[in-house]
Amino acid sequence: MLELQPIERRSGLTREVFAKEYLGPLKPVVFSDLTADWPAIHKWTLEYFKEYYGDLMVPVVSNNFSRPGKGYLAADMHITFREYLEILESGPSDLRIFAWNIFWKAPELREDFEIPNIMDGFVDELPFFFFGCEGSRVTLHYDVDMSHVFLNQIYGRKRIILFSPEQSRQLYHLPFTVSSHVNILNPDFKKHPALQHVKGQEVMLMPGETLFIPRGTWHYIEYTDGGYSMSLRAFNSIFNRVQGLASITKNYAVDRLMNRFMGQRWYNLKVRIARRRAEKVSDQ
Ligand SMILES: O=C(O)CCC(=O)C(=O)O
Repeated sequence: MLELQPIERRSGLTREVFAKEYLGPLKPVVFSDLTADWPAIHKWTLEYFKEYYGDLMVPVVSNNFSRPGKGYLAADMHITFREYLEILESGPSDLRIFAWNIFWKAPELREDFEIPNIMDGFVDELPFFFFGCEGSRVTLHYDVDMSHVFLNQIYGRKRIILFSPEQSRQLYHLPFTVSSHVNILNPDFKKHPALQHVKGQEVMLMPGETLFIPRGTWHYIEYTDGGYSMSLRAFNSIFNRVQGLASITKNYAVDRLMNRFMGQRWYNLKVRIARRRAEKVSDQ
């Protein structure tokens, strides 16, 4: 097993304390009270979504997130929101909705939550929904736009495991992607010896809680229950935005192009490079 420490839970944090203790040092934290005044927490039930938004089409992904050549965020199929929610309610499945912006279609839902005042730089246009059925998993990755993410859990529980960006090599980061395909819950130390040096943090995120995921932080997620969250994203400087653009160009555009030209050979090359880099760090 990997070494995992619990993520701190805090309430009543001021902007100053958050900036000093978490945003500055890029340290994750769980807020217990950031969504306390949001009508969404009580209003946005699965029944409510089915009744008012059930006919919207949603992009659904499955566990082949890691299939070589598959674009980051790419959907496997489109079904109605009602159909998806019925699958979610019927029990375990690997089907998820990943980074869906319902607010373009249903702007009135914006009235049901507030952009937190805990830091500046929130991007108002980018609240995303993440739904998952019980047992579904999100492969280890970090967010390509390098934003600071506030993941607000609204329904159900999720187990989330985080690793700092400095450990990318030991995590067998696949170059030109924001992903790693190692199994962190049941690590194979023979195949991936560098994982022995990795230290992570974990939390079971409960409804009403918000996890702050600093930019570049690796995250792996398992849906303990069928449920969903809404993320809000923030950039705290021009440098942070430029970092995001550079990352999208490198990890999305270049990778897409190479996948098209080289297919499986490109993936195999990335795996070899990831191994070599991890071994180098382990040898030091
Ligand atoms: O909660 C999820 O399903 C995924 C969240 C995530 O990966 C993200 O916010 O980048």
